[in-house]
Order: sequence, then C-alpha cells, then structure tokens
Amino acid sequence: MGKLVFISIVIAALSALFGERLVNLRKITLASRELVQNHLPNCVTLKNLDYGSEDITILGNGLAFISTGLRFPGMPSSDVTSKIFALDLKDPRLKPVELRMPRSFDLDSFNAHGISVYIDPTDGTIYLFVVNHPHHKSQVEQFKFLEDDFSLLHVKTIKHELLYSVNDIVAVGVEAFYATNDHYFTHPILKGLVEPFLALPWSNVVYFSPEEVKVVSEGYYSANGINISPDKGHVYVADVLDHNVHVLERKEDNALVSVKSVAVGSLCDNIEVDPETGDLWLGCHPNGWKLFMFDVKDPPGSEVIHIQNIHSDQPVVTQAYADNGEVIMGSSVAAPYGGKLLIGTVFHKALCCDLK
Ligand SMILES: [Ca+2]
Ligand SMILES: [Ca+2]
Repeated sequence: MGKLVFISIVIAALSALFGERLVNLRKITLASRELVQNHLPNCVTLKNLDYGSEDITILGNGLAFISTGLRFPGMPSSDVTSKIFALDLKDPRLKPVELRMPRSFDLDSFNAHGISVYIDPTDGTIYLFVVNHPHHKSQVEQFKFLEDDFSLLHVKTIKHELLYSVNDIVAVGVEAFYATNDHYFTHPILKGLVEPFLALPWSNVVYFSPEEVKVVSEGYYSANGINISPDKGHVYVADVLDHNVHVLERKEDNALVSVKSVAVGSLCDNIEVDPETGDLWLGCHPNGWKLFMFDVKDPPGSEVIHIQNIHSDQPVVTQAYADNGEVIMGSSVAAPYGGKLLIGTVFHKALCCDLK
C-alpha cells in the first residue's frame, strides 16, 4: 500500500472518530498561504552536507557545529549515518570538516538531531550536547570538543524516562540542559501518523540535571526548537504545529514561567539566538504537509523567520528567506554570523548566504 493511500485511510478513520479535533490538518498544511520566493545574495551550497543538517550552532569565534544525517520517521532519509561537522565561517573557503569521533562510540546507530554548546566558564572547555535517536529511541550524548585535532571526546550518554521524544536541547551547565519532547507517544505509528493529525497539546519541556529532572513547561502541540537569551534569563520554545514561539522566564530553581507567545506564521523548527542583538533566527517549514508527504515534483519549501525585540510590546517578525524547494527543501535551522546566514535542512542540502 502506498504511503499516501495508507495515510488517507488513517486520516479518514481519525476523522470519523474525532471530527472537529482534526484541526491539525490545517495547522500542518498552511496550504492557503502562497510562498513567494525571497532569496538572499551570494548563496552557496556547502560541500559534504547533502544528507541533512538539521541543527547548527555557532561559537563566538565563528566556528559552526552542524549535525547531519538525521533519520526521522516519516521524512526522507538516506542510508548515511550521522556525523558532526565543523565549519569555520572566518575561512573564505567555507569547507565543512567532519569531526573525528572516538572508536568506542557506536557510529552505526548514531542518529543526530538537535545540538547545543556549553562553554565551561571556569576552564573554557567546549561541550557539545547532541540529541541521538539510536534505533529511534531518545538520549543525549555529551562530547568535549578538542580544538587541536578537530575531534570529539565522548563524555557520557544521558538517558531518562522523561527524555522520551527529544527534539532539541539547550545546555545551561556542564551537566544541565532543557530539552523539548516533540511528541507524547513513542510508538512509531502513534507518533508518526496518529498524533500529528490530532490536536493534542501534550508535548512538553524538561529540565535535566544530575540532581533533578522535571517537566518545566507543557501544553505544546509539538515543542521543537529551544534556546536561551544571551543573559540566560529567558528560554524560547518553538511550537512547530502552533506556529508560534513561546517566551518563558527562567526561575532560580530552573522552573519556567510563561511570559507570552509570538506568532510566526510558519511551522518553525530550531531557534538560534544572536549573542549580540538577542534576535531570534528560525528555520521553518512553510508547508508541513509537503514535508510529510515528500514528492520531488512538488517539494517542500524553506523559510527563515527573524524576530527582533522579542521582549518588547511589539516584536518585529520578518521573513528573511523563502524558497519553494527549487534551491533548498525543508529548512530546519538558520544561524547568523558576521553578516552571513547558514541555513540547514532536515534531509537536504545546507546553504551559506550573505544577509545583505
Ligand atoms: Ca539546537
Ligand atoms: Ca528540530
């Protein structure tokens, strides 16, 4: 049975059962919206990054970390296993380099998703946290980045029953992070087919530290990207199916208190924060249906949303880039540095453009 037929049957069955609850179909498609091409100057596709670059984060010195090769239920993927690349944005050659991994680490089942960096203020050690889905489970890998030989040292694997469907993380300490669970169910059929079509606000955000693990925010349709303000006082969470970004205040006990949500008009995935301006940059899916039902003749497009002054009464939400899938499909992250913008995707190529 073809994927389309199967999904149509599932949707018909769900419609009969839940009727009006199927509002997520409208949330997923955004089909009424016409995507107009809005390209940036001097875009180049990055070498070696042809199998997705789901998440990207950039250090203050211009070194970008890129997670590649995500295999996610319902999305196109290759047989290539995940790798972590680094790209020096100060080097005009713009050549991503694969980071060497320890032999002891299981590379065959490595399935990298969201990433986050934490620099230990006491000794400058750079820790890279990577969401990993070996055999479609969820766990977080902590690595130490060794700059001298461009390699990653595996520190530990973190597993917990509250970390059951992790999409992205933001590290807030050497051993502490916030994580989004993008689904409530973990069974592949319930997770991949049933849940996306029901309007169930059952997804959440978890705080993890060796001392304490707790749900700190809930009520999301699908919490996806997560990041933190430069002063570490606020956390931002993208609800991909509710087309908004939630602003949450961080309390002393690491609890999160909702401040507001900002509409973004697209299915936004990962969030990067400009360390100087505090602006948010989001890789978004202009039509989730096209992403889910991948058809090369009618490909999913890409969209980058930029939010300025998010804490003011009138945040400025602008579209920084849009493409109908001719150039780049399924953008999941956008990260600015020094007048350039890196755009990564769930399963396609990665771009580097000039912002002006
Ligand atoms: Ca991330
Ligand atoms: Ca994501």
